[in-house]
Amino acid sequence: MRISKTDRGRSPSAHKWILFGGRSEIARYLFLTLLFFTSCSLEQKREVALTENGVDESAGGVPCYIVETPTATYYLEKEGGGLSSMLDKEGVDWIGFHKAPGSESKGEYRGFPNAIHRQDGSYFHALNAGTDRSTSRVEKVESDFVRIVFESGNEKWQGQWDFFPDRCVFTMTQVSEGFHYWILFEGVPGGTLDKEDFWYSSIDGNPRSIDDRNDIDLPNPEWIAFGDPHTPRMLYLFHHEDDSYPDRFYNMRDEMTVFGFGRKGIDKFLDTPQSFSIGFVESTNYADVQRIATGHHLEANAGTLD
Ligand SMILES: [Ca+2]
Ligand SMILES: [Ca+2]
Ligand SMILES: [Ca+2]
Repeated sequence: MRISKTDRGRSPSAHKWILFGGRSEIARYLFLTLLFFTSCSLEQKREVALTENGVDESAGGVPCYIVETPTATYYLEKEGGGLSSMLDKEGVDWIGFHKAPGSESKGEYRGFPNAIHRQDGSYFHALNAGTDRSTSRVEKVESDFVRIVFESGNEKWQGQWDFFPDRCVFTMTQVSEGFHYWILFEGVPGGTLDKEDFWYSSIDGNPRSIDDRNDIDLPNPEWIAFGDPHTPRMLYLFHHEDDSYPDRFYNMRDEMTVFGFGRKGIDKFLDTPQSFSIGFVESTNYADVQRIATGHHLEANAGTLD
């Protein structure tokens, strides 16, 4: 920092610099060195941390990638290629997958994105008895970003997982020609599905009961969020592209949510590469939830998620 004579006369802070520099160049050097290393350590603080060889004990001891972020901990099951658990800041799991055959909506059906179902195979679901296997590779590890890519065993489908500090973005990067997929969230708001649970969506600002169904196409930008009055946050899902296909929701047996972008009954409608965010928002206020979803929408349009 250079200080002119004029400045010296005017500013008390300038006097401080003169004093500091004049008395001890060593002290100044040490101060700047400390500043440099402090800023470096802040930059290197990992906001997205990957454990490559993790195990999800709650899912029945399945192999997984564990991705820890300030807002969520994701367990990405390695053999099937879907989330088996998604923990909030308090360690509550909003998915609750378990591999036990016959557990159905209490365990083996749950997950995200559960995308390919009896099309060209069944893929991208935490491995249950009906899931075909995939392979995976870690493509990028940075302090605030992790990318993992899954390829279906038949090499016809590819899904890309991008983990950011505030969300996870799943992109279906390759679609088997002539086949369709959907993107599901089959989970439990606040750890269990209860009658008090509710959802918001891009339809309007009204909270809807967990017993309310939806069969219509969500308005642009397509998003939905699930909440529980006993927790201060919601889990949201956001479709980065709009379409006119139905987006189905229903409460399955009071045991789990069944929400699907591009789903009606068991029909699937999506057949091009598209992206979907899943994350927690630390609010149950409609405007806050909408703002987060819409913010992601704008970012996606700006290309910052590429
Ligand atoms: Ca609940
Ligand atoms: Ca729509
Ligand atoms: Ca739609």
